Amino acid sequence: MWDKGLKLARHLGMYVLILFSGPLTALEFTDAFVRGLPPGQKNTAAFFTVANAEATAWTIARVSTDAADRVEMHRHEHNNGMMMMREVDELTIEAQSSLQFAPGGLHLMLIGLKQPLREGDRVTLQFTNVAGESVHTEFPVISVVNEHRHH
Ligand SMILES: [Cu+2]
Repeated sequence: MWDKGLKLARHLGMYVLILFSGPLTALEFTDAFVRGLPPGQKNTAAFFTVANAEATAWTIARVSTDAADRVEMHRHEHNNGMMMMREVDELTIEAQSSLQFAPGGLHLMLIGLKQPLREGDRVTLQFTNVAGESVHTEFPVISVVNEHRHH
């Protein structure tokens, strides 16, 4: 009973949020961009900081975009002095904390770009968690030559 009441309160709270602050997003993305590369490149990377303001953890199970065939979550690792990229299946953003995807660390790989991305383009990404809930967000494309200005 308690549980039901809590659930109801939570749902009502969500409706109130939707009414007063537009679409509800559990995650907040900052410093987000997709790396714009010269035409001919089929893959590129995306970087951002994602904050989870919720009281529960948010585990990213899948990322997708219309701009590419698929999106993978990668982590750079040093292995005997070599830089390796490894795919990560799931990534958990703990409650009330954030996770940074930055060059040399975690990043998204957009694989099989449908068309070249130019500075100023916007790429819509969909993040889905292990519970099947999705969040949509838009990242601007920043050409790799301008990237350093945004750090
Ligand atoms: Cu990668």
